[in-house]
Amino acid sequence: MNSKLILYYLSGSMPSRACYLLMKTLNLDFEIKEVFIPKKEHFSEDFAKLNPLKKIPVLVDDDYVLYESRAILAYLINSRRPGDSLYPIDPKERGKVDQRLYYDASVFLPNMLSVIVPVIVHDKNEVSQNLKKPIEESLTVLDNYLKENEFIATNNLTIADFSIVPSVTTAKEFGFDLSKYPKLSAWHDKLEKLLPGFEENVHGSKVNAASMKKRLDGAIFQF
Ligand SMILES: N[C@@H](CCC(=O)N[C@@H](CS)C(=O)NCC(=O)O)C(=O)O
Repeated sequence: MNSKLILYYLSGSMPSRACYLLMKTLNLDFEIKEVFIPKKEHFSEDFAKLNPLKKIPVLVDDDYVLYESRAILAYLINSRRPGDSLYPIDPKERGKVDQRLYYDASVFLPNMLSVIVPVIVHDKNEVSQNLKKPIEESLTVLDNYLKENEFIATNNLTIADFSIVPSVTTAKEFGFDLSKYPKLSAWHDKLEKLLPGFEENVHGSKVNAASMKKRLDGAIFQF
């Protein structure tokens, strides 16, 4: 029998919400342990024992501990729903899913975090407007992926959609106009209807945007 999972999480965190959305979709029994980053709770010694990189999310499955959100997404499918189309086993399909996951891990999420982390973690009170363009470029890349397929990686929903959607919702709350990326905007609306727990994704994005604006004393970007 599978034990109850624990997710170390904060609603404002995009990769945390990716894991949350998949766990809701899989209808898993899990407990949330909030790690409140604005109060630097992730820098505690206890948390460093779970993730020496001092970042969320972290998944605990009995005595097994895993960090890095995309590794968690893949582990959840491999352990709970092996062979599910959410992480296809066909090498070519899986290759596309992995490519999107790596794009997110190495480009899109870092583009978003480069705006958020200096303010929320390192208490800076300004955001360079130069950080806007890389995010717009990422939104264009994602819009182009959706010209090829119905979902981010293939014509089916996969863990790549889960990985990427929280940052798109956050970009929207940060003031990026999704109507400039029509395929991406339609996909976002579709996932909003499709995914259980999406309201938490929207809520977390709004909380994140509100705390950013409070610290910056106004808008995050000028458009
Ligand atoms: N590649 C990691 C990124 C994790 C990450 O950077 N999480 C942020 C919250 S969104 C964090 O914990 N930041 C704390 C810090 O940078 O001090 C993943 O996808 O899990």
